[in-house]
Amino acid sequence: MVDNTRSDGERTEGKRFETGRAEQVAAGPRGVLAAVGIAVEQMGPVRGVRALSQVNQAEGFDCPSCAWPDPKDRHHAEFCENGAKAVAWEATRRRVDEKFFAEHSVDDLRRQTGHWLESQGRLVQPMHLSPGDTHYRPIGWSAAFDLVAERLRTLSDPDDAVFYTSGRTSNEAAFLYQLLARTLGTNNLPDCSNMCHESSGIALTQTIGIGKGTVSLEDISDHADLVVIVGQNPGTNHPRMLSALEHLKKRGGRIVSINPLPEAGLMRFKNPQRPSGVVGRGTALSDLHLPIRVNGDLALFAEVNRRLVEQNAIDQLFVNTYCADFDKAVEHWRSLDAARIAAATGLTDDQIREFVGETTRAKSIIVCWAMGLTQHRNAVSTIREIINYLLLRGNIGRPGAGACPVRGHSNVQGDRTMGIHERPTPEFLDALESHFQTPMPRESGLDVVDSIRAMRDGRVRFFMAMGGNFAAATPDTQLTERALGAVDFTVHVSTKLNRSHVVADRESLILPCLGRTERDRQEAGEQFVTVEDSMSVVHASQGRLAPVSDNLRSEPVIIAEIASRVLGDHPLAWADITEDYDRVRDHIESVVAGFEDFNTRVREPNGFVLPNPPRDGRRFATVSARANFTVNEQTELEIPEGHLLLQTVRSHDQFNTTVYGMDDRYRGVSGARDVVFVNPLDLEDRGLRDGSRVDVVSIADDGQRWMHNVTVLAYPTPRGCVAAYFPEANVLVPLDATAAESNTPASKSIIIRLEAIDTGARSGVR
Ligand SMILES: Nc1nc2c(c(=O)[nH]1)N[C@H]1C(S)=C(S)[C@@H](COP(=O)(O)OP(=O)(O)OC[C@H]3O[C@@H](n4cnc5c(=O)[nH]c(N)nc54)[C@H](O)[C@@H]3O)O[C@H]1N2
Ligand SMILES: Nc1nc2c(c(=O)[nH]1)N[C@H]1C(S)=C(S)[C@@H](COP(=O)(O)OP(=O)(O)OC[C@H]3O[C@@H](n4cnc5c(=O)[nH]c(N)nc54)[C@H](O)[C@@H]3O)O[C@H]1N2
Ligand SMILES: [Mo]
Repeated sequence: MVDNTRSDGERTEGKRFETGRAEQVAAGPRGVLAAVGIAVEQMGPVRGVRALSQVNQAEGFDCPSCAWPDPKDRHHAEFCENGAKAVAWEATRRRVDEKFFAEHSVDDLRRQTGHWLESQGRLVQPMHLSPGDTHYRPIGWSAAFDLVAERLRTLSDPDDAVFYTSGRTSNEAAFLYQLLARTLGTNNLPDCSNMCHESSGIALTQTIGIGKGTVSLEDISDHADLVVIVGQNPGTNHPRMLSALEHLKKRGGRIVSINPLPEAGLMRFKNPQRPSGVVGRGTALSDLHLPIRVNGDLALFAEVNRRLVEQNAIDQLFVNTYCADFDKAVEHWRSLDAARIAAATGLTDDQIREFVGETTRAKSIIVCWAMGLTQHRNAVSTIREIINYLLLRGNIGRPGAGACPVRGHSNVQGDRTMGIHERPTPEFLDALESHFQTPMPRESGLDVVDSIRAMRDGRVRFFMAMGGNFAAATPDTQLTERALGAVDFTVHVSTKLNRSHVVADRESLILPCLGRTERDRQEAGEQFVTVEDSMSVVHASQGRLAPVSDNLRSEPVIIAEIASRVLGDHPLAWADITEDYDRVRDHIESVVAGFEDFNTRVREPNGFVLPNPPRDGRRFATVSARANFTVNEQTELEIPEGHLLLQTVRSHDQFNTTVYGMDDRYRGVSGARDVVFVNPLDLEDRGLRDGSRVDVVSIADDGQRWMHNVTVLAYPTPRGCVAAYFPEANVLVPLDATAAESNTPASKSIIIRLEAIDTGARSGVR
C-alpha cells in the first residue's frame, strides 16, 4: 500500500477560505486590475509597466505563459491577466541568494510548499549540494561547469543520463541541448510534452501524417463557421484565444463547448482591450454547452460520426479522394451500443442531436482541444475519433477548418521541432549525422514515465533539467520524489526555486538562468531567441529588461559551456557557438526541414510559418499517403461501486506547478487549493455537505494512494465525476496509469473514493 501522507498541497489549516459564486464572465476589468496589481507588487511601477508593454510585441519578448499565437495587428497591450502574472513572476525584484541558502537547510526547504519556494524570488547564483551536506553552498560558474562535465565523463554508459526539457526553452537552447545528449550517445530526452500533447502528436501523425495542428489564428477568427472546444479551459489557460473567439462570434460563427465543468471562459467574455469590454455584459460565447462526463468524449464523437454517416451528411468527394479505411470505420460505427454511449457521455439524445445539427449546418469546422482529452488512458483513440469527425465533412486543408491541439508551454512545440524527443524520427537523425558527420544513437530513449521507472530501479546516475519542475509535475509524487532523490547527481537549470531542487538525497546543482524578459548580451551584441507557437509560426523573442543579476547565464551558454568541457570541438565549436546565436540558427537551418533562410526570415516582424502539408495542400505523409479513418474501440473505465472519476485541473492562479496564489476566481474559490469539486447529489449519497473534510483515496492494482484532509465543494460537475487541483493531486496518480500508445500519465481519469473525516460544514465556508 502506498500512503502518500505528504502532499505538496497548500494547507489551509486554521485559515478561512470561502467559495463565492463562480464567475460567469471571463477577463473584463477585474482581470486587468489583477494583472496590473501583481506586476506592480513584484516589479514596482517602472519595471512593471516596461515589462508589460513589451509582451508579444514584434520587437519584444514572447509571453512566457501559453503558446497561443499573436495576431498580426497587435494591440499595444497584447497580454492577458495570466500572461502578466507569468511576466511579473519572472521579472520580480525578489532574489534567492547565498544568504538565503545559508539560512535554510535542504530539510527546511523540503517542509515548505511549492508556492512558498517559488515566492522567495529569482535564483541568482549557482548553488551546490555536496553528498551528505545539509545546505546548498555557493559555487563559481566555471567550477560548476567542470563538475557537470566530470560527472558526465565518468558515466559508464551514456544511457545512465537523462536530459529533461520543459517547454519554455528556446529553439536555440533546445537544439544545442539535444545535440549534446545525442553526441554523448543517448536519446534519453524526456520532456513536458510526454505529459501534455504527446497523445495528440501520436494520433495526428497516424491519421494525417503530421503531429501538429492544421489551422492558423485567422482560420478561427475570420473563417470558421463552428469552433468546437473540447477538454480545454481557454479563459484561464489561453486567455488571448477569447479575442479570436469574440471575432468569430461577431461575424456570426458558432461555438460548441464540451466540458464536464461550465468554465467561465467558455460562457461569456469581456474584452479588456476595448471600452465595451470594461462596461456592459460582454460577448456570449458558447451556443451549445455539453456537460460531458469525464472521459466520455470517445463515445460522444463515435456516436456523432455514426449519425453523420446515417444521415449521409458527409463530404463523399473528400472521403473518396483523400482518405483511407472509411468502410472499416463505418462498419464499427454501426456496431455502437446506444446504452453504452448514453452511460459514457451522460448526455441526452437531444443534446447529441443538437451537436449533430451544429455540425451539419457548418461548412467549416475547427476542433480545439487540450489536456481534457490528452490525459486519459484512451486519449490517443479519442483524438483519432475527433480526426474521423473532421475527415467526414472534409474539414482539413481548407480555410476555417481543421485540427487545433492548443499547446501548453510557450515553446513546447518548437522544442519538439528542434529534436527534443526520446523517439526521434530516422530522418531527423540522418540529417544530424550528415550535417555534423557524427553518428547519432538510434535506440529509443526514456520518456517521462519510463525515466521515473528507471530512476526507481537505480538505472539513472545523472539527471539534468532544462527548466521545469520534474518532481511536482509528474505522477505518483511520493514515489517520484524518492526516485529523483536517489539519483547520484542532478543539475537544474532554473529561474525559480522549486520542489525538484530540494528532494535530492545525494549531489545536486542549481544553475540560475536568464528568463525570457531579460536582456541577453553576448560577444556579438544583444541576442534574441526564437520560438514556435501552437500554429507553427516561428518568430523572434528578445528580452529587454535588465537581468535581475549580472551573474546569470543564458540557457544556450550553459549548455555550450558544459558541452565544450565534455566534447571539446565535437561536433561543433562549442566554445564560441553562443557568441552570436545566428550561428546556432545556421546549424538549425542545415538540419531541420522548413528553416531555409532562417536568420533572414525570422527577422520579419511576424516571423514565418512552417510548412504543413495537410493544411497547405491536403497532402498526408502517412503510409497510405492518405488521411486515415480509424476504428477506435469503446474503452470505458470500470468504476467500482461507491467510487468516482477524478480529473485534475489548473486554477486561475497558477502556471503548472507555479502557484501564484490561492484563488480561483472563475470557479468562485478563494484562499484554498486543498479542495475537491463534487456533484451535490454525490455528496448527499455519502452523507457529506459542502465544506465537509475528507481523505481522497485513489485505487490501483498496486494499492491505494491518499491525499489527506481535503475540503469538498459542491459544484456543477456531472454525477460520478470530481475535480481537484494539479499539482497537489499528483499524489493520487499511479505511475502505471498511463495512456495507451503515448504513455502520458492519465491524470484526468483517476479512480478515487472519498472517506469522510468530518461531515459537518467547516466554518467560514460560504
Ligand atoms: N494561466 C495558465 N496558462 C496555462 C497553463 C497554466 O497552468 N496556467 N498551463 C499551460 C499548459 S502547459 C497547458 S498544457 C495548457 C493546459 O490547458 P487546459 O487543457 O485548458 O488545462 P486544464 O486545467 O488541465 O484543463 C482541462 C480542461 O478540460 C476539462 N476536462 C477534464 N476532463 C475532461 C474530459 O474527460 N472531457 C472533456 N471534454 N473535458 C475534460 C476540464 O474541466 C478543464 O476545463 O495551458 C497552458 N497555459
Ligand atoms: N496531475 C496533473 N499533472 C500534470 C498536468 C495535469 O494537468 N495534471 N499537466 C502536465 C503538463 S500539460 C505539463 S506541460 C507539465 C509541466 O511540467 P514542467 O514544465 O516541468 O513544470 P512547470 O511548472 O512549467 O515548471 C516550472 C519551473 O520552471 C522553471 N522556469 C520557469 N521559466 C524558466 C525559464 O525561462 N528557463 C528555465 N530554465 N527554467 C524556467 C522555474 O524554476 C519553475 O519553478 O505538468 C504535467 N503534469
Ligand atoms: Mo502542458
